[in-house]
Amino acid sequence: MMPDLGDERLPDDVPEDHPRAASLRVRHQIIEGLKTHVVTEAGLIAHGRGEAFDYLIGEKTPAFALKAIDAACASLLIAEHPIISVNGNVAALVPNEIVLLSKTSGAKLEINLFYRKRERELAIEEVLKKAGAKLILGVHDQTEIDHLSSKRRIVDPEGIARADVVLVPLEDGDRTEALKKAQKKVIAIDLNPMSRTAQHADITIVDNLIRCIPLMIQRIDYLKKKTRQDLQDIVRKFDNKENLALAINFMRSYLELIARNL
Ligand code: PTJ
Repeated sequence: MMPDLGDERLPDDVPEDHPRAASLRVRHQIIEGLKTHVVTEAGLIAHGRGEAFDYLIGEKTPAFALKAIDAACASLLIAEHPIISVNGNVAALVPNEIVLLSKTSGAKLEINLFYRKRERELAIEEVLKKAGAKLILGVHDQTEIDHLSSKRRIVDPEGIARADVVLVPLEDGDRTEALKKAQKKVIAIDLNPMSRTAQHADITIVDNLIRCIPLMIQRIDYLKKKTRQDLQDIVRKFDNKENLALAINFMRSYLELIARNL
């Protein structure tokens, strides 16, 4: 049963001068998403985990993430059939931006949920339509991918099923491995560089999707002017393990800096 969240404060009630106002407003977006069935209860927990990891990079997009963003954008532009997988948290946090990223990159949107329920599929579809999406896969025609027992195995025959590159912002562990077994290139956005998803993806952007998706839109616009060869070079030169090591070392150094300045 849906918890009664009727007396939760709305985003407008967050005082401007609150030191964590921006973060609180984002929290409320997730809470609003829960009320409208876009976000699942576990999505709140996932968000909290993300917040904690965001602290470890100073809530800013570091240089290693910018490098991964370029490799990700180049991969989307080179791909024959790129897909952006959308779950509840993505739809609640960055609806307009994810639709814009789809339009500018040419990657189609597919709703793919771990906690798949018809009412959530339809609620997320509505959010994306409101944000300007014309084509939304994953809601009507459905097939299954192998090596996956969760409901994330349910995919669109015209979407993830035949994709060569899949962008999975905010993921849970098992699907990236299944997509890899199905010979797909996986781009993950995950603030936790130690997660299974982060470790198994081809390109992992360790950044908050709230900052990262707008940056991707900008970089796609810039990279569109490059040749295919240039884009292939960007992708070839990117080493995900090396980049994840940079992320982990960055977090360690950041904590050491804070400890020194106590
Ligand atoms: O598909 P749904 O909508 O039914 O729900 C799926 C959830 C979100 C519940 C599911 O994917 C899940 O449980 O995810 P996990 O296993 O908690 O993993 C989420 C990962 O995303 C964690 O590593 C978080 O640190 C990270 N994360 C959370 N918020 C953000 C984030 N990464 C980037 N940006 C964020 N805003």
